[in-house]
Amino acid sequence: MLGPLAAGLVLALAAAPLTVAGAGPAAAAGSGSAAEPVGAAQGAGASVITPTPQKQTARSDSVRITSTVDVVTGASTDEASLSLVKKTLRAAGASHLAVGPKTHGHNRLAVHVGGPGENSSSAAALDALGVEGPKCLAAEGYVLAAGGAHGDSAGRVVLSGVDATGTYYAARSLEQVLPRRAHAGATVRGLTVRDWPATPVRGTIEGFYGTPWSQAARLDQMDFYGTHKMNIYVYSPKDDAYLREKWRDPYPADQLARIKQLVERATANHVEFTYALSPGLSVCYSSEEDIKALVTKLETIRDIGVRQFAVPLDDISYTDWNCDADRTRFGTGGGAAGSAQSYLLNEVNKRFIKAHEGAKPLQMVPTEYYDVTPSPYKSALSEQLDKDVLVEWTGVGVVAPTMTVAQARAAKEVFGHSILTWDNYPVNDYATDRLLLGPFNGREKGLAEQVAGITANPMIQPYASKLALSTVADYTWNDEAYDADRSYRAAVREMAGGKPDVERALRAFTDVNHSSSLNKQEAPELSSVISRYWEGKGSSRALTAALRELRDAPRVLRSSLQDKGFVEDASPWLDSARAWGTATLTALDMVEQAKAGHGAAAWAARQKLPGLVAKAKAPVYVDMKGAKIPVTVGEGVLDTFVTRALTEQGKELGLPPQPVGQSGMGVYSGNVPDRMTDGDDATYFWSGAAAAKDDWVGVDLGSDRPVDGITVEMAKSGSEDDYLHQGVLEYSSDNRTWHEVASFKDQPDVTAKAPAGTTARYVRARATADQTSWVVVREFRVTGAGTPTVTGDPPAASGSSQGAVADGNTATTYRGSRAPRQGESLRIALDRAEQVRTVTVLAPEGASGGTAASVRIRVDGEWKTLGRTDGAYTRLTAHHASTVDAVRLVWGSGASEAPVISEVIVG
Ligand code: LTM
Repeated sequence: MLGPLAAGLVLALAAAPLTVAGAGPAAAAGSGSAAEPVGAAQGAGASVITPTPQKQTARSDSVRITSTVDVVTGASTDEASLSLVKKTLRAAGASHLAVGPKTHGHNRLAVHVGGPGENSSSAAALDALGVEGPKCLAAEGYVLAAGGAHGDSAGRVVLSGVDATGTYYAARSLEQVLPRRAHAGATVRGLTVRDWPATPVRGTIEGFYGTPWSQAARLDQMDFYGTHKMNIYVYSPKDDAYLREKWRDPYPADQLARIKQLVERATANHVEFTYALSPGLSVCYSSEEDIKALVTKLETIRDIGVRQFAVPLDDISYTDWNCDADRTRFGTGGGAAGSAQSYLLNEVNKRFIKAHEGAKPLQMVPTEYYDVTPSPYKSALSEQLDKDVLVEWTGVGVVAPTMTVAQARAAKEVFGHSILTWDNYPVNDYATDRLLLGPFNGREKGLAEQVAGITANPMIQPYASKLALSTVADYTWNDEAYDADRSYRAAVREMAGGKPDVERALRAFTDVNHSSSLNKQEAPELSSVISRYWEGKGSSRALTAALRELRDAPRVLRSSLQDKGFVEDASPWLDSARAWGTATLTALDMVEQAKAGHGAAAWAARQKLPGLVAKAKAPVYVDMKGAKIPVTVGEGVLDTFVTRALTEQGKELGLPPQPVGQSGMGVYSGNVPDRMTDGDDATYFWSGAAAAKDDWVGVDLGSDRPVDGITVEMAKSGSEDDYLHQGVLEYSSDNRTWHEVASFKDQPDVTAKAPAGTTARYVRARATADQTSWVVVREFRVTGAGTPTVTGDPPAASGSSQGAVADGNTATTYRGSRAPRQGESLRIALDRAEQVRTVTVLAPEGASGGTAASVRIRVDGEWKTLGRTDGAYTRLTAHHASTVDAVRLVWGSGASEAPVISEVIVG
């Protein structure tokens, strides 16, 4: 039996040839016997080669992995390809490899490595298989053919690239096709692959703000790019001082040595290490000295083997010059900036790029990189920048939710140059609380053809970036065949290394870290299970299983995921996911207990929730400056599930609906409207932009209720100006017709009293003028008229209030300031007499010693005893529905502890 790592292989039995489905790039060797085919092929019709080849056909013949294989090489067979082919053959069971220009007999498998430019034997070998060579394919294209020619007993494999990189990619495909076997003898069905990339340049740009990747992570990335047929890595971390602030300074020897090591690893993987120097923060464009400094620095990098260069000029001011000479020479404004940048870059192009034979085209990032709007700046670049310079562009928007063919055409037109996309996905430097683990999405098919290349800006977390980058690789290689979900599933499967439990854990964890500008929905899989549960379509068993999967995923990943870098990158998010798993399971249990009539168990679960949610929100990501950023997981799904569960169980208890925060404005970095109603002054809603006239924030009270006081607490320390500067407070019953309560101007804290008798479901604060500042709302409180009045003894201890027992909020608690004296009681006067069937008394778990009381109701002016409290949860029934206007808790005589009550619910 093959080991689990080889799942996905289907091996042929003896002479009967079957298709061999590969184990994916990361599969490790198993030790199997040919007699036992294992694992399922990867879906009918699905290619096992990733990225999906342009053309792939199965043949009716086969090849056999013999114990000795002739590896036929030419005078210039690519070294990296050869060594990969040898590794693959050994992993497939070949024990002896005869490497040289000739074959040695027909009973051995022959593997020809190298295209026409590398190996003269491959053309004839392809001919014998009746397969056309790679001549007409695009650069980096290849033909991979495996089959039996006349007279072969074991067959032949030919890897023939248009160029050396093409041959290397053929080797990468072969690696996925051949089985992992301890012994020779596997029979592999013949196939022909004709393959080429959809866009010439494919890869990443380490171009984010924040902790630059480590050397080990970068080396690992180079291998990953080679495996996924990506051919560029742009070295441009914003926080490497030698690239920006200290761009003129030479590197210390040890840092230069590290870059050299990266260049070598990139080359071994057929990746073009591209060095990006960003002088824009301080350069004087017209200065001969600065041009020389730029060229001198680039020369030092060329000396260690780098052959491709970029000069990014993003995120700088082009309205302020760094020297007076620039103003004198170029003038002012965007057009002048475009002229100055063109001058500098053309000088670099002439003195450095073109001064060296075989140099790759210079790349640049314009200061206006995020749109296609014509401007004097873009016109200047279009007209004055050398035509062979590639211009990088992020799409329409810095983080473009979608990118279309029409937009790419417009970019080419407006910049007047070939475009290389700098796609800001999955970068998370603008949302460091998040891991963006969803697939590359929203890029129209056909885009790849319009651009010179596609580079993706990854996350601060290199290993966690690999899932999204794997899908970027798939899109850039073959955008026509790209399917985001399928590609993503393959990426997860590859990372799981063939272990089903790890794959399930990864799916559960990535699901709650899925959303971004490119993937709007958070937790798509879990959300649908949750929706089915609330709709009554799915059993609690399905949801319990999904939430357990989430809770257990971090443990499984920590113990069994081979990529330890992923685990380290994701550590605080794993902690949070685990805690959310526990919190949501507790919330589900609470609802189910309540439904089953187990009120005490439901109340016990309810009390655990605030602590569990706080634990889920506690893990922090520590950035390079030491700032601790609480991480966000499953936002809008996990927290919302807990809130809904509390509402549902609250209904069982007889609590009024809890207010829900809402806003018509966007949200900045996870600071959702719910945070205005969580009773926590430290959390807040934060709009994602300046408020415009008619923007609003408010609450939905759940039903039409008496409204008395309205309080809106805005702004926060560090954002003192972030509040609605001019507006009105309004209420409505139907969310359409609004009535004004008060207007306000230039007050971060607003309070008002509604007219007597006001009832409303919706209350809001609406801007009555545009403003330049964003909006923070810490709390939005609405108090209702008709709240019961609580009087009696003992008085409340400091920090609590007697009113807490009847405020409709189980999280607030009345704590007596002392033990009760003989005959003392707490009296709750209802706003009006009502029909009462039950009285429920809730006390904090474990505080029962201080809660013993006799519960009495007043019916027609007469006090009647309903019963006694019993522990944390007591529900007493009034036998004949009685019209009650007051409830009393008469404390037990001789009580030695101060009373503690969370809520008395009259229902
Ligand atoms: O996108 C570009 C060209 N520049 C910066 C990046 O360095 C940064 O990583 C992204 C995302 O925040 N935004 C930028 O504007």
